[in-house]
Amino acid sequence: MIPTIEASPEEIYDIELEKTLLQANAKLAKENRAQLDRHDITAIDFMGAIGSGKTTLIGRMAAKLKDQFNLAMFNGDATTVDDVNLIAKQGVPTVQLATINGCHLDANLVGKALRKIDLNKVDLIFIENIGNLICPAEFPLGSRARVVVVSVTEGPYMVRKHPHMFLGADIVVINKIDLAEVMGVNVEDLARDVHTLKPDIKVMLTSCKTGAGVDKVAAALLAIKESRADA
Ligand SMILES: Nc1nc2c(ncn2[C@@H]2O[C@H](COP(=O)(O)OP(=O)(O)OP(=O)(O)O)[C@@H](O)[C@H]2O)c(=O)[nH]1
Ligand SMILES: [Mg+2]
Repeated sequence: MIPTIEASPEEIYDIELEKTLLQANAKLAKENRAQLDRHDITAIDFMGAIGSGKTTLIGRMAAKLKDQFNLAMFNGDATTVDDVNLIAKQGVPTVQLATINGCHLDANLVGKALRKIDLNKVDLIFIENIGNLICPAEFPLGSRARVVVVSVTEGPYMVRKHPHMFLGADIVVINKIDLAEVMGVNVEDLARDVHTLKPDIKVMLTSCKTGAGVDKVAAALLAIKESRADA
């Protein structure tokens, strides 16, 4: 039996502050959402571990959807601009959200980014969160849907290890399936782990390298956009 130490709330001295922080974030997220809805903009945020393929997937989505919609992309990255530059190259208006030491985006930063673009000229915003499978789940941003991108290179247990990330998501993309065999990871097992946590969630398998499955992800994002139009 492995000894386990679990912190009790009394031991977490900043618990009160954390609650206030999360409440403040939730309020700002609602404000972002109301502002987006007023402009008929659908925002979708992409979360996932470092290197899971968030930027590559957003790049694929931008290539597929940019002729149909006016896109924008907000990129959360601690300090570098490589990701945002990749998407900007496609002619998509972008905003870099440098969190410096911060391990997640928050609704305040996203609200600031919304003030940097012309909301009358945008239909669909992709938000790339910081690579992290824990903190982003606690901070809604005001998006209509949350996508988690996991990759087979993270190993076979990452879904079970990070349930909160998946419970808060609307779509899970299991990426880098081209590497599944060499990694010895069974993608069906990963998909089953996700469905065990959240039975009605959409799970999609992709290789952003070969393009396998990316059309299905684009169709799912389109359906989210269209469901807004019907609302
Ligand atoms: N083989 C393979 N490589 C991929 C795939 N998707 C992304 N990559 C590569 O994986 C690396 C990381 O991809 P990114 O899109 O930068 O990942 P990210 O999640 O945005 O990473 P961070 O922003 O640093 O958290 C890059 O070298 C991509 O080319 C895939 O489906 N298959
Ligand atoms: Mg990235």
